[in-house]
Amino acid sequence: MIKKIFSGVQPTGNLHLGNYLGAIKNFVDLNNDSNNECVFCVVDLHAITVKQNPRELKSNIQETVATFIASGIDPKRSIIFNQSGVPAHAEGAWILSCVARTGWLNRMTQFKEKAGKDKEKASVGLYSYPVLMAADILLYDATHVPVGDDQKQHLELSRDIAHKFNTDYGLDFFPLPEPVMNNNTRIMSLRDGNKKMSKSDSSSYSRILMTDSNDDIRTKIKKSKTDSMKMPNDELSLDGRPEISNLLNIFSAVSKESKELVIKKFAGKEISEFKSDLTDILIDLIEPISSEIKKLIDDKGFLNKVLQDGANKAKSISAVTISEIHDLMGLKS
Ligand code: AQP
Repeated sequence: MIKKIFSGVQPTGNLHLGNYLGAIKNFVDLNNDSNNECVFCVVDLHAITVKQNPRELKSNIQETVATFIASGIDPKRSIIFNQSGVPAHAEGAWILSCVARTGWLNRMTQFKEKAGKDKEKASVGLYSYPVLMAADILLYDATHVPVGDDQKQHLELSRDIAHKFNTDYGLDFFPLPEPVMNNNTRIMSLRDGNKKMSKSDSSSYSRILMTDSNDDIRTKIKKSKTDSMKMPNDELSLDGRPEISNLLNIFSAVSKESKELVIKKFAGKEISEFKSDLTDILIDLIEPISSEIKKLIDDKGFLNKVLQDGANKAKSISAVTISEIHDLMGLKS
């Protein structure tokens, strides 16, 4: 059976190792499987739920597409486009916001985290963000959605909205999208093992970018927060050492060895020795991707063509869904 895949990434800054290991690496595997039809979206309408600098947003859209392609997503196999290029997303979000219940949105933990203490000052868009995400997914009849751990709750909400729509209109119109989780746990900040690695963290030392030079990677791993003990002998002794645990998770995800095996390999060794090996495997991973991103960014004509072709394909699929929704809801004669 063909799986219909949809996922998106916000162009809110340079993509980092967390975005790569938590999402893009998975997108590449899905793109390479001929049983899948994939749609990968640069979700710029999601990005503007918090204030963006217009010039930076434009260049971040290009850089996100460049990172997709440099990491191995093939625009000939998968549809790559930016959300604002396909108006059906905004219309779908409005329609679904009339299906979603405010009680459901009030439970979203990401809104609480992102809005912080002053919820009154957060944009309405930040609050209704998960409804736009539901529209993104449901417009393409997506059956499978690769998401990081942090987006699981939003996907649940998309399923609730799809189910309510189907019940309200009495037919199985939307498939209920399943999450595709990869085995990597959430990648945490290099400065604080309890905070996720994020584009918007004020410290650039908290994240490794997919465009970082070898020297940047070396410095960031060297400066990453650890403690003065030796490497742990087993998983149990990682208790209370979130930063070391995070670095071990990164090593395991990049090397594709189990965490258990990585712990065994470095048991009782100096942290500096582990950091040096971690730096080497990170450079091996990032160097070719980073140099390809730089090449692609210089070829704006190519990147714009990918986005334009992708938007045309996405428009023709989503227009059919919108027209069927209109019919079902009585929005046209
Ligand atoms: N630290 C992370 N570990 C694992 N996965 C992650 N993702 C993001 N950070 C991590 C996954 O990357 C995909 C794209 O994320 P996004 O850019 O659309 O939104 P985000 O989760 O809000 O990412 P950031 O980096 O934290 O951006 P800002 O700072 O702008 O909010 C998603 O699948 C996400 O799970």
